[in-house]
Amino acid sequence: MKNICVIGLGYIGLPTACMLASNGYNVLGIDINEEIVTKLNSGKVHIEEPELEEVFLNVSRNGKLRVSQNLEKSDIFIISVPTPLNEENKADLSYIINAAAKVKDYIDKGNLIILESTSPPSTTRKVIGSMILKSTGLKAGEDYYLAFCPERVLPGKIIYELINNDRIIGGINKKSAEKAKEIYSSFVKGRILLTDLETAEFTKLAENTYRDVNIAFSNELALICNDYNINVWDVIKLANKHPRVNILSPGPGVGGHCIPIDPWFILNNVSRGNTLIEKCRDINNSLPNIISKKIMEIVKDKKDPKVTLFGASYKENIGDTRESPTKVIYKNLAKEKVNISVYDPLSANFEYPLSSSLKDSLKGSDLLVLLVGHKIFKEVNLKHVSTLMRTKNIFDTRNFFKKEEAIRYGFKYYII
Ligand code: SAJ
Repeated sequence: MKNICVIGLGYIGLPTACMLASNGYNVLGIDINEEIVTKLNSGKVHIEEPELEEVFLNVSRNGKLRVSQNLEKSDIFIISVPTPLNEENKADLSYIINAAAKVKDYIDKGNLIILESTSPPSTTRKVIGSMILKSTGLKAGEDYYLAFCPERVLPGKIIYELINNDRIIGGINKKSAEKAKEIYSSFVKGRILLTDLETAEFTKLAENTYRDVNIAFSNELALICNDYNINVWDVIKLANKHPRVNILSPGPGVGGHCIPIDPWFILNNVSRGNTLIEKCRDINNSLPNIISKKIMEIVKDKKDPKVTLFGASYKENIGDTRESPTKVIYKNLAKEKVNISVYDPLSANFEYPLSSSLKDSLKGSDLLVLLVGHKIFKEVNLKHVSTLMRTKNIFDTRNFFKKEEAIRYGFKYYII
């Protein structure tokens, strides 16, 4: 088993294809998006991720990784396509269905199919397994191998975590899980833990839901602390000194393409109302609106207020703006006719205009709102900032700046 097709060359598929191609496999990367395929074939990577371009160029130059829009016969098919959320908060499995529909035309006895896309429990068995059986008569676990192997990597550290994180593999039977393990062992230095399909699917969702629930708890603490006039950051710092307490950080909302989505997938096939998971989603979703209201309160007396938003991405030190809280806050402020400038040197693709310089973004501003804690913002000189702004207000949603320093330069300092 030396030939692998990786279907879907996004944030996970492309780095995975690169790792396999660097470790002895002949890999064909497939994407339906012609633009992505053309870009990759011209030697350019469409994803900003440390180390990725270098690894990609190595394996594409030595021919171990080819990129195309068309599938070919292969020993192994890895499906790594998006699973977006639809308007009813259910998983949209159409990309997985389309990928499986392609695989069915190329699969042979003895092949292995691995699903990597985060999916509601039973997707691998009921969507892929059933489809292949219906269209080819091949039975998963008997005629071919079928496994689910979720990715667990953090954007910004994808290559490092692909190699070093522990990995879970669920198989339709033990043999399928072992076959998949053989493939990942070529580059994974962490442990590879084997289980069944549904346990692996559910575990992936449980991990991201745990994070969402923990962040919702910290956001709720922040809102309650506000009523008591207590600094939530001090509370969390002190509470986390307890050996069995680890509260995450509040913030302007939970963005990205995983944490706000996966909790819904856990609930996808069950009819339970009033769950903790939904409540936590609601809390985290409410944060950008709460932050927007607070911003309006701070600038409400200003004529033609200008607000500067620091950070467009969904989290620190990356340029990825998918589901970023900044978008919601921008939209809310635009409705209130506020002049908004967004400054984020890391994010090139944002759906609203970005300021070209720190100076432009702050000139005449009435409020600087720190939404994303990029390391580069640590270099911002608050004294200089104070000379550019019309009114010296800082709203720090990430406990990022030094409050005493800001106050020393005449700022009124608001925290979450
Ligand atoms: N956030 C907070 N407070 C925190 C931590 C995060 O408000 O204390 C916010 C961030 O600002 C961001 C959002 O949560 O808007 C999500 O960021 P994140 O760093 O928690 O997660 P992702 O989406 O970048 O990556 C997660 C990771 N999952 C876990 O840590 C359990 C990653 O390992 C997964 O592979 C990834 O989801 C995925 O693809 O599923």
